[in-house]
Amino acid sequence: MPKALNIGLIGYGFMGRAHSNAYRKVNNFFDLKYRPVLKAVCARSAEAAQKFADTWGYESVETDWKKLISRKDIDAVDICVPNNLHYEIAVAAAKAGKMVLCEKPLSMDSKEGQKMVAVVEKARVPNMVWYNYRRVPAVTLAKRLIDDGKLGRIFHYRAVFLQDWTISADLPQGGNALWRLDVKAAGSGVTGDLLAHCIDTALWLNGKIGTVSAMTETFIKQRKHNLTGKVEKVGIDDACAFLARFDNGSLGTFESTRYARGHKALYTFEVNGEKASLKWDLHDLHRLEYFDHGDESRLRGWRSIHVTDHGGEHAYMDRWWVPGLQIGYEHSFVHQVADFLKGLETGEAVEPTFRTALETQKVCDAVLESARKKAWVKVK
Ligand code: SOE
Repeated sequence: MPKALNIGLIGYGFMGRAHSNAYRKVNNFFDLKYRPVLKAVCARSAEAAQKFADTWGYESVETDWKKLISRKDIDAVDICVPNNLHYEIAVAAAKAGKMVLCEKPLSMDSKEGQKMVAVVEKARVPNMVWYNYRRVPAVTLAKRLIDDGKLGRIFHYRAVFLQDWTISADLPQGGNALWRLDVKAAGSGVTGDLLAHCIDTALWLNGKIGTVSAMTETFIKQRKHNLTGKVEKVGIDDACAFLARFDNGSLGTFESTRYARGHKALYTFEVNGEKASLKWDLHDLHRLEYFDHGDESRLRGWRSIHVTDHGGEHAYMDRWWVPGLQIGYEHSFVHQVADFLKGLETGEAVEPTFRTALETQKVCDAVLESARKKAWVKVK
């Protein structure tokens, strides 16, 4: 019988649902020595917390996160609240000896992130940040192919993350669901929310970024604030594009916006190497496109790999259905929980840890600084 790992979830939005779903499913598909138990969910509104608890099967509710952290029956704290609350909660949880799982981005900025890393490492508690796209099997395959040297020397890394949900000038900022538009809660706009994903994947696949040159724009300058009721200045970046130089000599281009009419969550990346190229598209997440220059010339062309094979070639897939039957977005979270629980078994840290996620934060900081200064900036 797997050992219980009591989860205390703080926040109940989109990510609270994605994580809860993963906790509930993981032991049905993965053989693990630990089993998440949905012990408590915390939200400011008791009614909302209870509704969420009833839907997802949490045993109890709290309305004060400090109380949740002080509970002896909580082993791991999962932070699914706006970015401005990550720091205080993560630090308190680690100091109380709890494991900490934190939604991305790690923090409001790298100064805050640095302190969070110091605290979790001093407390020696397992910690992880939910950069879930690493666990999409096609993305994991991209990592394996690059690490195996299939692409050879890498020349280009290209990533975009496009959405269109904030185009209306009538959309307010702040409060439930719309905190992502409020700079005080989010820290930044698309840079911390969407480019952070692109940067995490890029650092994982292609190594460190040394310098960046960025531009940002805020298209709608003022929006009504849901919490104050007043029309207030918008402080987030609605769109951001940046150039990057990786330490391996390759060039990177990154673009993100919430103003690309027609695109809901178009996250794509492409890597061009000397011997081969690969590309991935979140809207077709179970496929990896691959071009191998070593192929016989008359057969050479982009191949579309349906990443559903068993036998370990396609990570995680032998835990699901039969070859040829694909999985989706929510499975990336199940995989991340499975790896976290496996890490508890082996005692190994599971990536991305707070320390690893701090690297993404440093790139985000450099991107925003570069846009402000209109100059190339070194990633510190
Ligand atoms: C924003 O709309 C958002 O939900 C991000 O916050 C998530 O991290 C991303 O995966 C999808 O888009």
